[in-house]
Amino acid sequence: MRVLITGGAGFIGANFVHHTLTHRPDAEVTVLDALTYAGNKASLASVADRITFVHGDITDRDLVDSLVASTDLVVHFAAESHNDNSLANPEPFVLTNLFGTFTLLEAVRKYGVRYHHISTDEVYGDLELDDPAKFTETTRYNPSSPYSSTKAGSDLLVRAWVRSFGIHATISNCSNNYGPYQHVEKFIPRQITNIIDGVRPKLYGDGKNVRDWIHVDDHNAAVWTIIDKGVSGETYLIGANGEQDNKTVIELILELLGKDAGDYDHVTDRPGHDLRYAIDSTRLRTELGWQPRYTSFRDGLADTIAWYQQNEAWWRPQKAETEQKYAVSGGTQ
Ligand code: NAD
Ligand code: TDX
Repeated sequence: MRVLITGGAGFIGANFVHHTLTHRPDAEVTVLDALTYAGNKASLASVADRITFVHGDITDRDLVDSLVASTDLVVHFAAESHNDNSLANPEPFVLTNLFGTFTLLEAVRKYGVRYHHISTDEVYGDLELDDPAKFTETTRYNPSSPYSSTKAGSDLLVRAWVRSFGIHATISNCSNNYGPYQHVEKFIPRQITNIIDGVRPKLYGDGKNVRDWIHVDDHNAAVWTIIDKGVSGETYLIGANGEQDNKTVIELILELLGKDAGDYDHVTDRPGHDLRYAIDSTRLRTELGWQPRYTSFRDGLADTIAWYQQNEAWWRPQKAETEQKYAVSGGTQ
């Protein structure tokens, strides 16, 4: 099977490339990635001779047309993915997440190619801390940030292309991922690499905000389950019952690195900061038979910390520039 993976030099996409080459040895993998600040070819260095890498933009209609014409499946990860960046400058989010998805949809429509759309639980907005509810496939869309609103819009484009044009597509909305190759702008890698650098971790606001953590490899196994067994036109939520508040996560990272659990700074909160995300993945588990393999967040986090300790050459080039961005946007004071 020929598989076109957009955003394959990013965090989840690169892990998906590795996962695919390990578990689907017959797959012929092509990666399309614009190598924005978030893309890193080093994440694919160990498999460079087993894939075709195309440096290009998903908004480039001619390029997308020619690549989709010669594939059997498109798995669409490419996106502008960071909420804080979307508050500082929303424009690339609109272009990539909306126009880029539109460009792919037009090509899969033209060539009748199977399409899987990667999305986020943030399209549903947030939940109260004391609410027993979780997001399900029928929760109303209510995004908060420029990032999540452009992801919500991209999901709606997919649904419309299914209904209006009959494309063969599935959608998955996943909770917060952690694991290797995640950019140091994101919460967990930022704190790990800060501590390695002797800098105190930065907690937004009071740290009571809850995220529902899933190991990236569990997310990617779920994506393949949906590609294999999912019903065309349907949406599946992916989550591993990993709810943790941010304060607890920072304290756990500090503990696992042998530091004092109180050794962090409270910094200015993110505007519009979503309070809590929580996924009910019953549908994926009961209808398609998926189960997460990483059932201990503590063990998965310890593995991730070890990866960042052993792969400083991978993240070091991004670190100073990332902290400079935070200094300008105020996420450090
Ligand atoms: P990332 O920012 O690490 O990677 C994004 C990749 O897309 C980068 O390699 C970048 O170069 C590429 N890209 C950006 N704009 C492009 C363009 N115009 N053309 C081609 N390539 C472009 O993101 P990630 O965390 O790996 O997220 C991947 C997908 O998963 C996104 O769609 C995101 O919304 C979704 N998602 C992420 C999470 C999470 O916790 N990280 C959770 C749920 C869903
Ligand atoms: O330094 C920090 N301190 C802090 O307290 C950073 C960078 C973040 N935070 C908080 C904000 C969030 O409550 O940690 C939480 C996680 O933050 P991010 O890593 O920025 O993730 P989030 O905003 O939850 O979005 C992530 O999950 C859903 C991904 O970035 C999205 O792409 C995905 O859709």
